[in-house]
Amino acid sequence: MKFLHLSDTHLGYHQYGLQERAADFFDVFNEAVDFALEKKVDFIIHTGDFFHSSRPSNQIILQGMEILKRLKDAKIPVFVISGNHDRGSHVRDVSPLKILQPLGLNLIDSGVLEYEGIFIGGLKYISKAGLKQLDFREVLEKFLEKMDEGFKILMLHQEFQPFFPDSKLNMFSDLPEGFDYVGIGHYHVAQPPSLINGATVVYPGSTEFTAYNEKEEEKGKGFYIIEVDNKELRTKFIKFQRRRPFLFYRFNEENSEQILKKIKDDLERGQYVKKPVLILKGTVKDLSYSDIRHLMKNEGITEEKFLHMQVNLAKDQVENSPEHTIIELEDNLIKKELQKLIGDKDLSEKVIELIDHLKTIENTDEVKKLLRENPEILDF
Ligand SMILES: [Mn+2]
Repeated sequence: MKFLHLSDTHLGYHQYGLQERAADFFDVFNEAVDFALEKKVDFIIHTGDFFHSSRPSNQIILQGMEILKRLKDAKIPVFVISGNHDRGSHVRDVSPLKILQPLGLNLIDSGVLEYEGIFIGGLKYISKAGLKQLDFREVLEKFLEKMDEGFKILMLHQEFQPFFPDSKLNMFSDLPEGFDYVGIGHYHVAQPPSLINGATVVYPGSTEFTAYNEKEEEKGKGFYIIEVDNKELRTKFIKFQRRRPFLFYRFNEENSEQILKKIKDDLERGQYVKKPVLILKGTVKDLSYSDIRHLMKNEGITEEKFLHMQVNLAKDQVENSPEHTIIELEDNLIKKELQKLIGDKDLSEKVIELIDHLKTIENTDEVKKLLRENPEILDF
């Protein structure tokens, strides 16, 4: 028996307000489907955030249907749970994944299902407030009671210690013994499998960047294929070939010329199927944003070579920051402050996402355009 585990596909996310980025999320999902068809896997598990929003646009729902139709035609069932992005609870609505059920998508938001002698338990994302109202471990123990002899899978979409030090849940104490495979979504950094209480526990990470993250780049973007032979389990991480390249560089005033030469080299050497996204993070004293742009132009590093270019400059002396300089604040600091202010973690994450969108925009017309094209941004 073999199956695919993917997670956090975030269909419908228009990063930087770009249609091309939305297409990228669709494209890598299809690459995983190509692989599933080629390897003739028995089924697929998806551990949440299938959609980026609990109210995906009709266009995005159609894309989801297109993907599932390919799998349905090949008789490969998909088992899924709702993540924090697509669970639909803040709008007192059902999960958008319910719409896709007639296309062979099996939504298991709380319970156990049997498929050809394999038991699959699923629990949708439970918020911090929700975790206070239930005994997480007990819920999972009840799932185990409903499972007979056979391979036992559990799907979750949660934050766990040690990956999230502030989380109430701990991988070592909150996963009862009895499962064979525990697939978890939510953490976008792919993690190698760990053996906990007899189960192989895996975070496959997101399929694309929802925000650039060096750790994610280091671990790679992809999904897992799991082969099971008499409970003997083998996992393999499959990296995407068609993913959008992200070029990320840190620079300071002293090494800026060297770094620009490196970007030029990388651009010339890299055989990119898709135009890369360039992210430059720098600490400068006297150089301004337009100085940097000018230096880049001199090296032939121009906008048309990239899908999107983002230059974030932090000033060594904040008090003299000229116009056009983006003062890069530590993400964590903003998150902590916002969470304190707002109180609700989901809502503060939404606000941070909105800020991320707005950071890439230069004038109010573009803000209007972004909101017109991506109304789900305001879907709190
Ligand atoms: Mn996610």
